Amino acid sequence: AGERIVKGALIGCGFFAENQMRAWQELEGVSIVALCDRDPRRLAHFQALFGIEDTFTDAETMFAALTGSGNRGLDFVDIATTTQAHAALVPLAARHGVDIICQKPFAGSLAMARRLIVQCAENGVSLSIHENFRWQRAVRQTIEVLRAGRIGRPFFGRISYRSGFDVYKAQPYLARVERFIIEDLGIHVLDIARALFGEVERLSCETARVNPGINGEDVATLMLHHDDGVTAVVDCSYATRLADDPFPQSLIEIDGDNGSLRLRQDFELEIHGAEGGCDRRDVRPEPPAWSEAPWWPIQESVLAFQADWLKARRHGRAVETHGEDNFNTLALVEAAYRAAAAHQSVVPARWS
Ligand code: NAD
Ligand code: 89V
Repeated sequence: AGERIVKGALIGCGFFAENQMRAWQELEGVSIVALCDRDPRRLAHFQALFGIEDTFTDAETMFAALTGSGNRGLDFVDIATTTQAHAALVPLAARHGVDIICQKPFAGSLAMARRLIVQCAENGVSLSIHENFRWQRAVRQTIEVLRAGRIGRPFFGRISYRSGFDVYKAQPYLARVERFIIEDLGIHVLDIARALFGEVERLSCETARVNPGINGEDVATLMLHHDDGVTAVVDCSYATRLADDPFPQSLIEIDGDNGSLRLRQDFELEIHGAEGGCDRRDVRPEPPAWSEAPWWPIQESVLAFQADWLKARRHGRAVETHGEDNFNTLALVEAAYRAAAAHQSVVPARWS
């Protein structure tokens, strides 16, 4: 009680930002005071949808108006544009001294990622990456049960994301990009692998394009060897036809030296003990009122990520997926493409 309202601006009023805006409006103690999109139609749509007066078609003009002397005050910016725009927007926000949340993939290369992290540090602002899959309730519970030691030391993992959902409808750019499933979706699944098993020593990867109407790969199968000895398989597909399509669920199998975990389709988490018993938990999302099938696990995770960001800010701690941490997830994406091109296992880069 009595805490100052944290004021933010949203840049990028596109498809996914609608979820981010709904989540901000649901959270207490935070207010989005301005919107920016270079497309005036998108801007007008969001202005009407969310009732925000202050709108800008240019980010530089927005920062000039909202920061500096005599300003109306701005604490943070939520950058929800696609990756290409981050290279200019992150340094711009950093120079204006506001904390930054940036959508994944936060940079188009590791060199750029490094540059953005350093620029944020030099300007004394935090850089948090909006990576939400590890915040899906079912995934989070799996992470927590593993971290609590319920199955002992893990030695094998599989994180599987296989669907035929038409992702191109809401995100047409996904059909055009040359790097598709690893960079857009695999990035989330690789981040789950890091949340579960830590850093990766080496990895191999094979890819395929099944859908002839797109430019990138829509299937990827990776094998990761983690520092702690776990071998994990990460398999992703948007070319899998299933009558009961699990979109957008990640299914998880983990074997440990004292039991096993199985996150089954439709949100059942099985905890198998070494003595043969099985504890079954219902880990379905408790989605916000504004969420819509089949997106509800993701929409709930947007709220969970943003709530944690707000809490972290109040307590002066970084979120789990801060820039340096997410550099290592991005490095797995880069390593996967290298491994797929060479048909060899490779050593991913790591933040240092
Ligand atoms: P989109 O194309 O629908 O929206 C992007 C918006 O940004 C557009 O309205 C565009 O006009 C605006 N924009 C681009 N450059 C700008 C600039 N320099 N200044 C102001 N506005 C600018 O894209 P989307 O599908 O909403 O995806 C956005 C990002 O969200 C991507 O990086 C994508 O990977 C990510 N995404 C994340 C999740 C998730 O968190 N699970 C899901 C979907 C998309
Ligand atoms: O979550 C995402 O990043 C989305 C989707 C689930 C479609 O892959 O792009």
